Parts: sequence; C-alpha cells; structure tokens
Amino acid sequence: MSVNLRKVAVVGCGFVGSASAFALMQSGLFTEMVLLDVVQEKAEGEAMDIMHGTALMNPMRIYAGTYDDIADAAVIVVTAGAAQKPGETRLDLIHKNISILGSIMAEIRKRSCQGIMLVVSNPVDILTYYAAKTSGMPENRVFGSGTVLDTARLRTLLGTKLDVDSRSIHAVIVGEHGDSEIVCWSNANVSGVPLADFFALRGMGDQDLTAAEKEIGDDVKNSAYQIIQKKRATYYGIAMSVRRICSAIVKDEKSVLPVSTVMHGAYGISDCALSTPAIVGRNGVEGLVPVTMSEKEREELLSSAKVLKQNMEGIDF
Ligand code: 6V0
Repeated sequence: MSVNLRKVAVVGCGFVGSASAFALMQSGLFTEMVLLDVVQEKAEGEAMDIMHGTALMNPMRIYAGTYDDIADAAVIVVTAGAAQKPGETRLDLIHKNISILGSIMAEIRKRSCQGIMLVVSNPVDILTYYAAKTSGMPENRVFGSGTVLDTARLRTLLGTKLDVDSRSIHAVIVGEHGDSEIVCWSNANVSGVPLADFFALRGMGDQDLTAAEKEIGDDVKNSAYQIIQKKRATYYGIAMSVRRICSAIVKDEKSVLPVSTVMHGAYGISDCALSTPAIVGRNGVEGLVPVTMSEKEREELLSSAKVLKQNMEGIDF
C-alpha cells in the first residue's frame, strides 16, 4: 500500500495522544488524521473536539478509525499504554506496556504499513526496540521520541538561565529517556560560542557554570516527576516534540534530532535502542551523527545502555 504523505495516525488517545493530535491539527502538516483507542468512545470524542477547531485553523479530516484506516498513514504515532503514577519510574511500566504494544504490533504486522512509526509510550527506548523487532517494518522507519523532549527541556532551562533564545542553544541529551540519561555538557554551546564563554558574557564564572550544570541536569531529569506530582501527567511538551519530529519527516527536513533508534555498534552499543543525534527525514532515521563526547559522558552512555539491557532481560523480542 502506498503512503499518503498528508495522513497521520495516533494510536492511544489519552493525555499524550490527544495533546499530540491537537498539536498536529494546528501544525498544518497533515490533511487527514485517524485516532484510535481501545476505548472507541475516547477516540470518537477527541476526534469531534479537535475537528471543531479546524474551521478556525486548517482544513482537515479527523475521525476515529480502525487499523485498516492507519495502514497508509505517513506517520503512526503510538502513545497507547499506562502512564507513570506519582513516584513510579518509566521503567516500572515495562510489562504493562509491552503487553499493550504487543497487541498493537500484531495489528500493524497484518498490514503492509509503508510509513513511519513513532513510538512515544514509555519506557520509550525499550518499547522502540520491541516495536522495531515485532512490527515487521524496517528499522529505519521505527523509532522513538527518545530524548527530544528532554533536550527541549534542557534548552529551555539553559535559555532562561542565560537570557538567550533557547533555539540558539545547541545542547543534547543522549541515552535512556529516563533516569540514566546524559547531558552532553562537553559540546554544549550558544550558536557556536562555548558555554563557559557565554556564561562570562552574562557576568557569570566557572563556578556558576558548574553549579548550573548540576542544577539544570537534575531539573531536566526530575521534571516529569515534578509535573506528574502536580498535575498527574505530562503532555504539552511531548506533544510539541511529536509535532517537531513529524515536521522533520513530512517535510524531509533531515533535521538532527536525538530520537531513540536500534543501535548497531555506534559508541560501542548494540542490541538496544536509545537516543543519540540522528538525521530524520522522509525515510525515517537516515543515519546517526557521531557527537563528540568527553570520556566521562561516553562511559555514562555505556552505563545507560546497560541499564536498558538489564531491564530488557526476560522480554521476548
Ligand atoms: P493515558 O492518559 O492513560 O492514555 C493512554 C491511552 O492508551 C488511554 O486512552 C488508553 O485507553 C489507551 N490504550 C490502552 N491500551 C490500548 C491499546 N491496546 N490500543 C489503543 N489504545 C490503548 O496516558 P498518557 O497519555 O498520559 O501517557 C501515554 C504514554 O505516554 C505513557 O506510557 C506515558 O508514560 C508516555 N509518555 C511518554 C513521554 C515521552 O517523552 N516519550 C512523555 C509523556 C508520557
């Protein structure tokens, strides 16, 4: 079946699915959107609600559909599954969400989907690996939102600290989307200006930089826990991350984004999926971009892969 480049599907219409659908409706990237949820009424209600906004925005058809409807979608966004409760880690969700993803992959496998599958449900790296192995789709067309959200959080906090547009900040988080993730401080810069120099420009010294690295790194890591504690779920930030990734795909932007992909030896890592900067375009992940890291960051990346692999033990891929 050929791909309809103007069609997107969202599987799972909870907080994240509905916020992503809302962001995608406003993006103008698509003219057709299929929503699917195990609770059919949920998909129907969200489709109606979001569809009413199209008269004020972009013409678009939005409806609750079936797996047959999603087979020709350019992007299938998977957000189905249990979310973290206060105090739970992403890795605590593995078994519940592997079983949910298993039922979704069984449906995807039956159809010859030629588009791209973007996994968002947590733990996103393990579920991405599972989806890549079980969907029947080629690996370059199955990837996870990974640390795109964490990197956005990092750039936002650094932008605030430095009083500069966060879009001018080049800094990336690699590894697990979760507690073992790594901020690549060693190559962070503001439009090519090293962080230490930009701190100096703002009247701050090396000690301020060291303190900020610790404080901001912790804040990024803990932001999901804090938001869930305060409002039960996180969804706007990830919805905008989904929109950003879909834009890279549909417009064939070849953007460098830290999405989660199956690793085959880069950085000494294989047999798991995690985030490192990758080129994203119409064909999905078109290659990894080798990011310069300090020795310590490299070691932490290897440890992050180890954490993921330990948590994958016993799962039938
Ligand atoms: P939610 O609000 O409970 O929504 C989950 C939805 O999935 C519900 O509407 C369910 O009915 C639906 N669902 C369950 N099983 C199926 C199935 N077999 N087929 C179709 N739909 C199904 O959770 P929320 O939307 O808050 O979170 C969804 C997932 O996204 C969770 O795993 C979160 O941990 C994860 N997130 C991932 C983020 C990331 O950066 N990757 C960020 C935020 C949340």
